[in-house]
Amino acid sequence: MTSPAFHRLLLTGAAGGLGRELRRRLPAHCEILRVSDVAELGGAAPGEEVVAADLADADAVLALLDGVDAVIHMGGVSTEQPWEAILPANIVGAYNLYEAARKKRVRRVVFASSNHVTGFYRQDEVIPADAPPKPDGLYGLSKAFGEDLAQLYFDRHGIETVSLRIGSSFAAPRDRRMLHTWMSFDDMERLVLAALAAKDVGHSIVCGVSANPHVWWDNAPAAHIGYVPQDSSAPWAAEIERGTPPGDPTDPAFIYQGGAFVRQGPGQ
Ligand code: 15L
Repeated sequence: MTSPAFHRLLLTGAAGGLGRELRRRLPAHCEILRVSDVAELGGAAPGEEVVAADLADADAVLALLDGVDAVIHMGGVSTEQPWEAILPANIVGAYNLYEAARKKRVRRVVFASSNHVTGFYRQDEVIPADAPPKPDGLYGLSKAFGEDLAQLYFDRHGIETVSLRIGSSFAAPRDRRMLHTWMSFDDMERLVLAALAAKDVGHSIVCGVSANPHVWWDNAPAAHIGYVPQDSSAPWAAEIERGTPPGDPTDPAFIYQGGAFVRQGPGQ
């Protein structure tokens, strides 16, 4: 058996949807997996350290990064929420994480960004994976902030980050939009491992999406870091198209890539 690639990996947001998947998949790739969340995580499995932490608590986050080789940052708010929820978790929390990485000399972060950074591009266009932000709400805006933070901490401190603009990572695509944006859990694992292992990434922005028949993002930068998706939404297409009528073409949720997120948040 080959030895795991990392001594200690930190997974934040380990109680969330993707965090729970990664919690059971990452132990194969490290000697110790430190899992963290503000929500209940249960007991530690063999090879695990469970550390509760609120991302808005700078001291707690500093302690969290002690002795860590790399961070997979899935923590924070993952949907459109009021500013009062986004600010501590996604803005202050991301800042605390990078400050802790700097102080603890952690050299690599895999940052769960989101397609909602670019949610106001149209569904009838294909954009580069690292297209300039057009956030579709406060959540997308906070992820754009996280990406900028990653760039700053690379330029100034040499901390490397791969920002993953994740599409829709669920067990299966749930609607017509997700036929374009879906990423399987197996592909999500492949992408995270590629982002951890790739050399000289600086700050790279890639999309988290499977090899779906028609994707809205040109994901060449993901291939560059060694991500080769193996799954596709195609097997679900007929059933989803039969079960859901095409959307109203004048509804912003069907015009823009962010879908229903474009009509959530302030002023709605
Ligand atoms: C996201 O960023 C969310 O975290 C996730 O819950 C999905 O809604 C996804 O985007 C999506 O766009 O489908």
